[in-house]
Amino acid sequence: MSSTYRKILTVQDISCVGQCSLTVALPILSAAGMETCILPSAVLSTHTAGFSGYTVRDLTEDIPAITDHWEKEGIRFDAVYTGYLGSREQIAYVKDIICRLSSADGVSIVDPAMADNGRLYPAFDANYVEAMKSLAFSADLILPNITEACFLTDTEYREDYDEAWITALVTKLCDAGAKTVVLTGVSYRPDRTGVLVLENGTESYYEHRRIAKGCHGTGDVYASAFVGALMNGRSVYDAAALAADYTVACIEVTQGDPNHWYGVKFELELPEYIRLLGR
Ligand code: PXL
Repeated sequence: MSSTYRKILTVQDISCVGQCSLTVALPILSAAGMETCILPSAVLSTHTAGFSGYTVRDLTEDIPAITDHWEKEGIRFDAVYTGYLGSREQIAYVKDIICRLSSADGVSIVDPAMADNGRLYPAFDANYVEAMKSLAFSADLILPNITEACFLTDTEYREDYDEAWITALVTKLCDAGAKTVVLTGVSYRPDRTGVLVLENGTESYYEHRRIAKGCHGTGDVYASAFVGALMNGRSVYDAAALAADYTVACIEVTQGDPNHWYGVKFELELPEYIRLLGR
């Protein structure tokens, strides 16, 4: 067995249509060579960003029995990676899962998927943000976008900012308890964007082309590709850069198709992701 064959648990919703959350994380982590276990937080007919009249079945009440069963079976995870969660109670359950089911050197990675473009997603409110703070600040690594970083630190969101403002934002995250931060969507020039990594008090920035602003689902594609690269032994910075390159390729292959507004055609670029990983 290869030493990089790792068992990952990812906790997020199933949006049956919409190319986000679990329908993105499972194939990407599988392509990264990970055994990918899933815990669906909710089942929705579609994601909530742009579709109307979607159905939601919250699975919160199933989680304790699933957790107990896994614990009894001796199942442990090398990483627990969380994304969009269905309710505040689920956040408490996820913290419990991380405590009880992580392997000795298990890593917890939290994408506090709750907001974008200055606003919370429709399902969430200030109480949810408070609960998410407790999960994010107890995780080993968080992957917020700028909007989420603002909500996590009670900072007023800005469209225009400079390097000093971004440094102040990640400093606030660390002061609140964040360990390693990968801040996405950091753009200082119109046609460029990038990710800022803060690890052990040191900032590094990876800049890349910006093709289109605010494509749906790219946060989940990015986080999943990041986790897959990290668990393949890449450094945080290298994983952040590799995931950015893959996400750009996914946006590029999708742009120009007006019918495909709800997600990116990440499947078409999975061979490129595997190539970038050197697998
Ligand atoms: O992480 C994006 C996402 C995931 N799941 C659901 C969503 C969204 C974004 O809106 O609505 C259900």
